[in-house]
Amino acid sequence: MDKYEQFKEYVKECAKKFEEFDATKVIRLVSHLDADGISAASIIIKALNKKNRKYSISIIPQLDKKALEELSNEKYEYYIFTDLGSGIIKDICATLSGRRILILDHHEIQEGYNQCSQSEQDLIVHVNPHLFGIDGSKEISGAGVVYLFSKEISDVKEMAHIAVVGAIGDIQDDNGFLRLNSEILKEAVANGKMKVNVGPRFFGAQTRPLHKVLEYCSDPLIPGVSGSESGAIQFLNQIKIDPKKGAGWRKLVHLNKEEMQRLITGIIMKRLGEKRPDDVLGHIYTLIEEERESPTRDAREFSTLLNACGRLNRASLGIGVCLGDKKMKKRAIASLADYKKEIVKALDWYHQNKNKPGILIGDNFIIIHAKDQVMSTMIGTLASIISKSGDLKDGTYILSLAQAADGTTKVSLRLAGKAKETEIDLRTVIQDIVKITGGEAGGHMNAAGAIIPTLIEEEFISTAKKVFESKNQEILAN
Ligand SMILES: [Mn+2]
Repeated sequence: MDKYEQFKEYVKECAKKFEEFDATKVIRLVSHLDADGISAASIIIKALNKKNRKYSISIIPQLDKKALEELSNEKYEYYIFTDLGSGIIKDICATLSGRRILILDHHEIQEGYNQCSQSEQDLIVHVNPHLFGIDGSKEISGAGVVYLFSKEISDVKEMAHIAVVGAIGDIQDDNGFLRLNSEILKEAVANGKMKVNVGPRFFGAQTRPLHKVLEYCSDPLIPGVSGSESGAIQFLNQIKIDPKKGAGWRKLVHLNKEEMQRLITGIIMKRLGEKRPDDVLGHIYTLIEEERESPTRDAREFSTLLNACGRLNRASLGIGVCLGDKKMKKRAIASLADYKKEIVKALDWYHQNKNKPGILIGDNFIIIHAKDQVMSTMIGTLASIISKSGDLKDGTYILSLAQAADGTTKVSLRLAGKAKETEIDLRTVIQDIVKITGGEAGGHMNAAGAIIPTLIEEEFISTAKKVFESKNQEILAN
């Protein structure tokens, strides 16, 4: 048996342990706020509904000690954590001692868990691919873990495509999936929910005008077109693709075969000066039961829709979308406009404050200290957009901070350019800072974050500066 088979056997055993949970009791369900977390929550909800189990759900940006403290004050005996929990399992063990807990997660596991007593550990059912040497950041998402588990307690095959959406939300598609994700994808395809084909890997094929898709596309970069609306329209005219149809704009999904071929060739020609000019194609995941040209038709756009719901604190709409609730879907799609407004607001604030005290610029870093001027749930999105904008030198650390209403500050860390191509693990970088200042770090190699008390913002920023500067020294020394 290889590690994947072992992992699946282990999931089966864990499902058996879950069946021992008292079915008359209400389960406290906690999941993560992003697209993967919302997908994960939807799948477990589907399974619990089928089993007639009662639950009370919260979707939260990060599980930290404070959130655990609050959960421990609630009078539940049973807890399920999805797409979070492993990174703080030692504290879960200590804070929720005496309760029965199921953790379905793919994040790295907090060290020191084995310091908890055996009887405490026995109360926790912990499902995580890292336990089997499977890399949860690349090989399977939180939604994928929940899907594998849920299949063992109920029939949730009809949710396989949602697990794929979760994986895409966590950027696990890299010209295709690795083993576990691709097995789940196969099930989604076999169920008639999804189809995969190869095409230009642009965002917005179903919903945006083609020239806008090209203008906004920074990866793959199209010289003369990316970032320029007139450049995009000119380019389409050059390759004899009419950007308009009647009074309206055409979308990528409207192109016929010949036009698509001309578009791809045209882009490759424009990219001849780039490292890999032909790196234009990717896997396109289409949810074939969804209406054409809807934001739920393309898996990437679907995951953005879920993310938008989460960031706007309307996660329940996202769950509704995953479960196929038509009314909720309408409301979720309507929310996309609000989400865009928040992004524009955040970007405006960034551009207006570039030369002001709110934004600190160093040799290899930029620190965006937004205080309460940007929604705390949007600060990571802002950092991600800036990291891909091409505005900053590749390898620049982008640290952004915004205050939540509860006396904490949400921190995000990204790297300008293609973080994947560097060896830098942002999660350890932010951990290094938090170790000195206090606060709690989490996230992945390419996108990390922390929650700190707002009171220590200044100290956090000066420490971060020192850490970034020391990284710069290391590079200069080599
Ligand atoms: Mn996840």
